[in-house]
Amino acid sequence: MRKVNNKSDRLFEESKKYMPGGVNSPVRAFYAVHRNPVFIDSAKGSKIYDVDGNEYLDYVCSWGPGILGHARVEVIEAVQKACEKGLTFGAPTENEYILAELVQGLMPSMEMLRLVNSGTEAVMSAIRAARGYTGRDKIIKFRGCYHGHSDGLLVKAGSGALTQSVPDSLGVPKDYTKNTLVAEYNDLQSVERLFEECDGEIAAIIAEPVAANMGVVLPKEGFLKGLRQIADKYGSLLIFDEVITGFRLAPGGAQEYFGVTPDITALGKIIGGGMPMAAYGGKREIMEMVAPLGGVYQAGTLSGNPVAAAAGIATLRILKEQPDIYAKIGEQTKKLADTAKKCMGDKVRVNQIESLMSIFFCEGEVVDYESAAASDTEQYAKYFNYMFEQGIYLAPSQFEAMFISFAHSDEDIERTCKAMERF
Ligand code: HOZ
Repeated sequence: MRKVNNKSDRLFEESKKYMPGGVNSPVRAFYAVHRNPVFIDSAKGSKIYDVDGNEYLDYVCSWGPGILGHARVEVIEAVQKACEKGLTFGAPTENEYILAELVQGLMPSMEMLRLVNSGTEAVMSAIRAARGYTGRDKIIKFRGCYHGHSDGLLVKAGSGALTQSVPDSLGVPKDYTKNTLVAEYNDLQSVERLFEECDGEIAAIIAEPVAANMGVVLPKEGFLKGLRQIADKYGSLLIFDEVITGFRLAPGGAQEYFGVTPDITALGKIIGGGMPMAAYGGKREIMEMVAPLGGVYQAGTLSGNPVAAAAGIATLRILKEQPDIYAKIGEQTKKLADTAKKCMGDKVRVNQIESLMSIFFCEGEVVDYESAAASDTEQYAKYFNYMFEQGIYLAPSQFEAMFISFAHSDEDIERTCKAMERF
């Protein structure tokens, strides 16, 4: 039986005095599931523990970075070792080079890359590089895809923007979004139409190769290849936002998984092994336009931070050396998906790919923003709350993904399946 969260509730009330909504990222406030969040004290493997001593089986995994599970020994030791040498120098370090080489080896399309601190920063910089390289201003994004909270990308965005029903943010001047064109996910014609209307003006198409911020929405057969062809036809670039899919679908991310090569890739989450780290990179000739080599400016005091790089290196090495990890977590996730389909039947649609999954409470296929938004979010809230009371911590929003880690044991999966059946 879950203990009443006295301390969590108290901390939440106190936090609200100092931070908007008491949190540092909106979805964490649990608004969409109509309850107070719990405050987390610690985590290990597949479990997280709140400040009131409750244990939860964690399917948020810090929204993606935790592919190996929490506090994996090799990662913690690498971080401790790096800390002892100093936390930040604002100067080049060996760790940055090692991480960059590792990433390049896993994702060969990233011939050169730049380390930054967050997915938002990676995507924002990737777009700047695309614009600098092509000399064009417009970009195409997809409705319901989320690419961080930079001004030009908060247009029909997913994730927290969709959860809080704020499709476009206040405080973003119209002038900043006038170059952001919106197409429909899985609809190549909507992309082609924009190119016909704005031929010669579009720098890049940016896509989550698997959309995972309106819940998980898979690309239809041929969609990603089609984007590649359209971009080539119009002399535009293709940017994959692999902040979620990078190192998750396969060691080489969605681009390896689907066999479609983007010109630029943005990475975050797993690349930092739980520490703030992200990257963008791509074709050499594009990346050579980034300062100090070229005129596309981008910089950062903590970029390539040696402690975060150490966590990233330790994580990516494990993923590289043990590729069977992917088969295992893919199988575990499929068991969850099959159980959800079996016990909730035609009341739900389950989208799953490798270790990413979403249960939508609707009848039709979920293939784009419109069909994702048709999900009964109140039913999702009921499902979340039921599972939560069973000690199972799911994303507190219909429009975030469920993440499975290598630390989830057969017993964990079994327990989750049983809870789903009871629900
Ligand atoms: N927007 C993030 C997930 N797509 C949520 C980040 C967080 O709240 O930690």
